Formats: sequence, structure tokens, C-alpha cells
Amino acid sequence: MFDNKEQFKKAFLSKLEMSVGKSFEETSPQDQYHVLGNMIREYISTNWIKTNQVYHSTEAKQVYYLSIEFLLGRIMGSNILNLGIGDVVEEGLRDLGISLDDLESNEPDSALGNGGLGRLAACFMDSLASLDLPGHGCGIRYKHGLFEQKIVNGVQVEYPELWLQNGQVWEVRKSDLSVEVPFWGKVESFEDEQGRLRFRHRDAEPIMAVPYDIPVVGYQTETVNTLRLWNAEPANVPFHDDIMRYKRETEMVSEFLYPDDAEDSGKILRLKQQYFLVRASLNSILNSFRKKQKDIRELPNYVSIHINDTHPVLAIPELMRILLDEEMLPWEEAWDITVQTISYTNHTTLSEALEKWPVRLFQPLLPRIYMIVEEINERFCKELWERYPGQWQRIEDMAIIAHDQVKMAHLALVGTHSTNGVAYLHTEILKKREMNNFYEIFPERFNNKTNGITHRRWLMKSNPALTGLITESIGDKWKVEPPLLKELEHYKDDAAFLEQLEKVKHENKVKLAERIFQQNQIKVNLDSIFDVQVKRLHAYKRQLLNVLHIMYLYNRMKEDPSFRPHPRTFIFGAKASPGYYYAKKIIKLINTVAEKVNNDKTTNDYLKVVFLENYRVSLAEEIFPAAEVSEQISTASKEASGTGNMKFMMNGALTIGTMDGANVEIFERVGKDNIFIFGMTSEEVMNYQANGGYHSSEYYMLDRRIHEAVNQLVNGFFPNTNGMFDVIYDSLLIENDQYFVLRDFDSYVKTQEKVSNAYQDKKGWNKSSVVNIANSGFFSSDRTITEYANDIWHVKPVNSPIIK
Ligand code: 26M
Repeated sequence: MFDNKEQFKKAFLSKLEMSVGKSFEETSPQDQYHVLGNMIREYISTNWIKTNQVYHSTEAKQVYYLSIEFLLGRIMGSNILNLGIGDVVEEGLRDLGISLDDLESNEPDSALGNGGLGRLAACFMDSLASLDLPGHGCGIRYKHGLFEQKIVNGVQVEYPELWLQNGQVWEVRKSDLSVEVPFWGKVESFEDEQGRLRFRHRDAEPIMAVPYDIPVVGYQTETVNTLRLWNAEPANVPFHDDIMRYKRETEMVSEFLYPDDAEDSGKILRLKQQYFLVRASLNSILNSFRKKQKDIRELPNYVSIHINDTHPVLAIPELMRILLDEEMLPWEEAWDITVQTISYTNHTTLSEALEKWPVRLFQPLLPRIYMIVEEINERFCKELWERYPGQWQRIEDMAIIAHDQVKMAHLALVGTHSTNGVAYLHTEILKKREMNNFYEIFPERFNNKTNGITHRRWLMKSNPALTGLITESIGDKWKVEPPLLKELEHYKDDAAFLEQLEKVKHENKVKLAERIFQQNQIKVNLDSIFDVQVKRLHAYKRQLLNVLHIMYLYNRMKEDPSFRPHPRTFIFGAKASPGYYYAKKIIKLINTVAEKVNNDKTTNDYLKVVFLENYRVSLAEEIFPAAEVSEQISTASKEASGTGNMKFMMNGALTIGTMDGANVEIFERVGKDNIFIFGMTSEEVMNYQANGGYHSSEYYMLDRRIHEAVNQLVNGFFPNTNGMFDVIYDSLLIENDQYFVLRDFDSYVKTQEKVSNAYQDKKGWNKSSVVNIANSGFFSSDRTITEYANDIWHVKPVNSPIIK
């Protein structure tokens, strides 16, 4: 079907006519997308079946990655790339007058995630398959992914996302593998024939979990792994007093992805989602295991279960329930198996983001699971008491249940054999500070796994021009061994290469400029520096620092006509949680500043501000290749890792950033001359109290650049914004600027001046760009996944010969 162009065209045309019943000329791009998608899925299915057969029969250990989020983006382009059928498809379609790029753009993003955590899970799936590792994803098939964002009068407006509306090409429903998940009801104890104390869950309300499988195609290999997403449907209940209510409440469970918010609403529903994912996934994992192995005590040698943050942490009491109630193992043995089987990744140190569930919600919803959590807690507290007699405070701080709350991170730390952070600095902070209590007891459990990104999507797929240039220079082995990108460093003084690199970046800038014009009707200067901050909107990520710097540049240009920096285009993309009031105000502020500076003829040759609405994976793929400056300006110690920083680097942008998260490791790899570091260190941030405290008002009073910009938030400088930015003003001055925006302002301005100066030497800039690309191989998620596989999961590749 995909062996040569003519064969492909013939198959495509005949399928098109057969499946939509129109002549080729009458078919829509949507029709064409669906037909091509179905052809590719059919093509994949042989290897998918084969891979599954191998996994069913092999003794090799399997890993299951449980995640409440998988932020896949579009699937078709990635499959075409990994299958190596790009040329045939592209040329075949071209003969028919169809552009593959246009056709791919008919696919809605699979946006079953908020940001970094969900996108990491998606990159991991790609790496697992590409490395021939037996890795399975387990998630929820939300009917609505992350909301669509529209900007109306500068304000974020949310619309429901509808990725399933036109039918999903990539998923396969497997009704026969459905699993019942019980909620509510009560637990009864009884004595069995052998006189053992047993438990049974009575009067529960069941929900049916129906799996939808998505194939995950590895790069140039026969391995096709599976991402299994569970859909919530009414179970076959014999009678229900209010069947409509039951149906509605059931379907709610896989209706919406929860936006990362601090709001209280929907707590029960979210806990239901978590148990739904865990119960269905563990049931299906254990079913596969039992088909191969009769002795349950062998579980840790056959199965590894990974929990992505604490959202699936109920896997711990759920596995205990299976081992105790179904397998009838004694507690100690069940506990050993559980701890040996499960591992956990922590993604944040922000205490407000650590999950806690009120007992009054938890206990009635999951009565048997709660009993088990209680016993885990009691046994753990007893051990603590033996180790730290009399230290009540310490024990209270470390307990899994305290103050009528279940602390999910504590459960994860106690119930798994491995806890990892997502960048070196983050792991150190966990060990030395946030989780130091637990580190003292379980030092061998803590380890670091610096995040990574799939270079296939984020370089080979999204930046074909750069991919071509790299391959012309160093060959194509780097595609399967990204550290070989290092060889590019030989070209950093090669004038011809640097010129080519500049040309590639320019072409990518042209494309992004077209997108900007199309979406925002803003004409940007192609010789301006494309300076980009794209990520979720959060106070700690400090989009505000970026904005205050823009306001300062504008003010200074207005005041001093001789001050004209190198032209810059500041590009933003960010979604704010619907309930996060402050974040929404920052979006409004960015758009307000954009309106002002873009329309000022005296300055707008030098300064443009662009807010691209609805930032998502597919838009990101257009942005990174065109970026020149990467803004990674979080308050040091607050960003666990970041992964956008790696995508920019891999596409040749230079970072301006704090010594936070993985920026630290980027700095170590490119060296101080090829990155722009500023601001407080994490140590300074964490010790600021000991170092005399911080008084933001002093910075406001003493620095007139700050004074002016901060006043402009509230003094009518922006027309018709009366009172609108008071919360931002207050966060800086009344709440003492928790994220040290004003404290880092001067350092940021000076470093931005260095950026401007460096850009004047275009050759030197390009040279730094090469050094960034050349050292980005370490940040391939293939390296990350290899480390997880070797150090935590102990899984090995299941070999399959390369297709071609
Ligand atoms: C919490 C409560 C209710 C609803 C949702 C949430 C929630 C969902 C997602 C909280 C946090 C969530 O994600 C956190 C996250 O994305 N963390 C990021 O993980 C990346 C991958 O490791 C890191 O690179 C980022 O630094 C980190 O912020």
C-alpha cells in the first residue's frame, strides 16, 4: 500500500471513493484525512497484532505507565514519520494536487492534558515504542480535552474542546475487555470456610470502563505499543431508581479533563476519575499477568507499574486490595509485592499543588480502599514511632492521614520502591528540603530522571529544514542516537554552515509570521528577534516579568528618542486555568500592552507584542522552529524541570533563564557563553528569610523603571482599564511579590541587553545556536526512558528486526 507512489495513489483513490461515496473531485479535505488515516491504521495493524502476540507470550517484564493526562497532539504526522512512509505519501498526494501538510491540519489535537506533565507522558510513549520497550500507557478517554481558548477583547474565553466530534481514526474500541468499577456502598466482613477474616464490598454503584486502544508506532521498528484509554459508561445494572441520573453521573466520569486548578469544585468527580483509571488499569494488567504466570508472588518480576505524579496513587491500595482480598495473601507479603511493583514520579514542589483528599469524601466513595489506606497509615506511623519515639510533630507531619485528610504524596513515598524528581535540581530539593523527612528513612528510593522530549516530533517532524541541514552535515545516525548531534559542533566556525542555519531559521520565521498575520492581523518585522514565552500561565512562571520588561522598553523609547534597541517581537502563548483569576488578568495585561505598543507609530518598528491564542501541541510545532530567544524565567526552585526549554534549544534558540529546573543542565551543557542566565539562585530564594527577608516595596521605591511600569498598571495609562489590574499591582506591593519579580527585574533587564548586543554579531549568535542544537541530544526522551527502564523498571527491549 505504501511501497511506492503509484500503488499508494491507486489505493488512496479507490478507498476514498468506496468509503465516502463521492467522486475524487467532490471529496473534502476532511474526507481525505479520514481515508488516509484509516489506510495508515490498517497498515499499522499487522505489526500491532504481532507486537501484542509477542507481549502475551514473552516472559519479558512489562511496564505500565499510568497517567491522568496524555497530551498527544496530532497523531497522523508522527505515525507517517515513524513508519518511514513520508516520501511516498507526500509525493503521491502531490500528484493528486493535495498537500500532506494541509491534510494533516484537518486532524484535531488530542489534548488530553494540561501541559508539561501530560506532554511528558506523550513523549515517553513515543520513546518506549521507538526503543522496542514493552511499555503500555493507561489513561482516560476524556470526551472533552483541555478547553479551547479564544481571546475576546484581550480576555480569555473558554470553549469546550470536541476532538471526538468527527470520529477518531486512531482508536479501537474493545468492548469485550470492559471492566466494572464499583463506587459507594459498604464493606462487610465475614469468615470464610478456612476461618479467615474476609471483606466484601456491598451495594456498590458500578460504572463500566470500556477500553479504547490507540496504537503507538515506534520509529523504524516493528514495535507498535498500546495506549489504552478508558471510557466511562453505564454498567448493566438490573434496576435503578433513577436511571437517567445514573447514566448522566456515570458518563461524567470521562467527560472532562480537569484543568490544573486550585478550585474545590468537582473534587469527588476527580477522585472518581482517579480510581476509575486505577481500578480498570490494574484489572487489565493483572488479567494479562495471570494468563502467563500462576504465582502472584512473581508479579514484580513480570510487571512494573509507574504512576505519573500522585493522580494514580490509588494503584497502591488497589493492588493491596487485589492481593489481600482476591489472592488472599497475608498483609506483609502483599505489601512487599506492592512496593516492589510500583514506582512514582514527583513533578512539583509547590505545596499547594500536592494532592490531599478530605476523609469525609474519600471514605464513603471508596470504602474498602479507605480501610486499606488506614491500615497502611497505622503501620507506617507505628514504624515511625519506633524510629522516632516521642517525636509527635514529626510523625504528624509524615502521616498519610492527618487532620482528616489523605496526603497522596505521602502514600506514594511509602508505597513505592522509587521516587524520582524530573531534573537534577528538583531531585536535590526533594531530598534536602521538601521530602527530607522521607529521604532520611528511604534514601535508596530517591533518584533523578531529568526529563526529555521526543526529538522525532520536536525536531524531525516539526522542523524538516533544520533536520535536512543537520543530516547533510553529519549524516543521519543522530536520528536513532541523538547524542551524535554533538558532531555539529565541528561546524560552529564553518561560515557556509552558519549561513545555511540562518537561512533555515529565516524561512521558519517567515512561516510563523504568516501564521501571526493570519491569526492576529499583526505584521511583524522578519529581521526582529523572535523572543518567545509559551507555557501554561502561572504566577511562578513569571510572564509578568517579561511584560514589565516590555513596558520598560516602551517607556524608555518614548522618553529617549535616541534609544532604539534591536527590533524585537515578543511572542506569547498561554492558557490560564478557568478559575485562576490572577492568571487571566496577566493574559489581559499582555493583550493590553500589545494593543498599546503595536499601534504606536513612534516605536512599533522596534517593538511588537503578539499573543497567539489557543496554545497547544500543533501550534507549538510551528513556534519552536522559528524562535530565537527562549524565555525560561521562573522563580528559581519553582519549575521542577520544564520541557519547553529543551524544545527551544533543540531548534537552535538561545535561552534567557534563571538557574531553575532543567535550565541548570542546559547551562552545564552549552556553557556560559551560549546561554543568558540571570536572577536569584534557588538557594537565595529558599533562604530569603534567613538572608534578611524581602521587601518588594523597596524595589518599587528605589528603581524608577519599576516605579513607572508598576504605576502604569493602575493609573489610567492603559485606556479603559479602570481597576482591571489591581490584583497584579497588589500581588507585587501588598502581597510582597511572592515570586520575586521586582527583585529579579534589574538583572533581567541587564541580561536582555546582553541578548540584544549578542544579536548584533549575527555570526556569533548563529555559532551559539549551533552549540545549543549540538548539545540537545541529551534531552531526547530516549535517554530519559532508557534511564527509567534500566534503573527503575528493569525492563529490556523486546527485539524486533528493523523493517527496512
Ligand atoms: C491538580 C489538582 C486538580 C486538577 C489538576 C491538578 C494538576 C494537574 C496537572 C496539577 C498539576 C498538573 O501538572 C503539573 C505539571 O504539569 N508539572 C510539570 O511537569 C513537567 C513534567 O515533569 C515539568 O517539566 C514542569 O516543570 C512541571 O511544572
